[in-house]
Amino acid sequence: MGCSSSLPDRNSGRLGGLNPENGSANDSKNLRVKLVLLGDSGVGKSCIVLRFVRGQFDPTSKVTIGASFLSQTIALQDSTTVKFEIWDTAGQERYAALAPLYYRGAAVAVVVYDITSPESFAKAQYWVKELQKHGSPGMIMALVGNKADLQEKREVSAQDGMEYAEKNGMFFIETSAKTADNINQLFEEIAKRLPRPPAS
Ligand SMILES: Nc1nc2c(ncn2[C@@H]2O[C@H](COP(=O)(O)OP(=O)(O)OP(=O)(O)O)[C@@H](O)[C@H]2O)c(=O)[nH]1
Ligand SMILES: [Mg+2]
Repeated sequence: MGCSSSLPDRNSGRLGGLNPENGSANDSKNLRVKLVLLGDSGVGKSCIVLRFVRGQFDPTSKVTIGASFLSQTIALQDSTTVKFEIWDTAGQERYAALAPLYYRGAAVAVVVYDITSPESFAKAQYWVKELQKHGSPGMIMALVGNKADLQEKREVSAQDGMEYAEKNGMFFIETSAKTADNINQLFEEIAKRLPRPPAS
């Protein structure tokens, strides 16, 4: 059973009833934001989402087919709530052409690689370039090095991830969906960076 397949039906499914073109609509205290996850197959995108939304980890994961949709609301210290509408895309090459459906109109993109896989870091850089060319102007972008629990197998240094992120105006964090390390922090840091609409 994969990370996404253990989710109840009401929270997942290809395109669901939601239009992926929808952006975000907000009042000053309740923000709603469309977020897309991109990255190579197997880097742990679905596991990051499952950890964030359900607090669970599934070590026997199935690849995502097409994309799945989930949402999660968090409360910030200033009593603002942020509802993340999350599109978890499929990393397999055969689905690459679908990606624009999900990142178009997204306010936030989370580009994930696996710290044990230089190939996945190269793929993350491909997605960053794609987003720079075709993503929403002013999009908030995060670069995530996942599987940080696998230190002994590390092949991409935190320094390399950080430098690439800095050069490209991205926020950088290393996470582990397995141990839950930095998963909530990832979404909290994104929430803090969202532009606030003027209070009415
Ligand atoms: N050790 C470790 N394994 C992880 C972590 N996150 C995910 N995995 C494992 O990595 C594999 C792939 O995880 P998924 O979340 O399905 O990967 P994905 O990026 O969604 O892959 P696609 O759906 O094909 O794009 C699974 O076997 C997970 O159990 C992590 O933080 N640490
Ligand atoms: Mg997946």
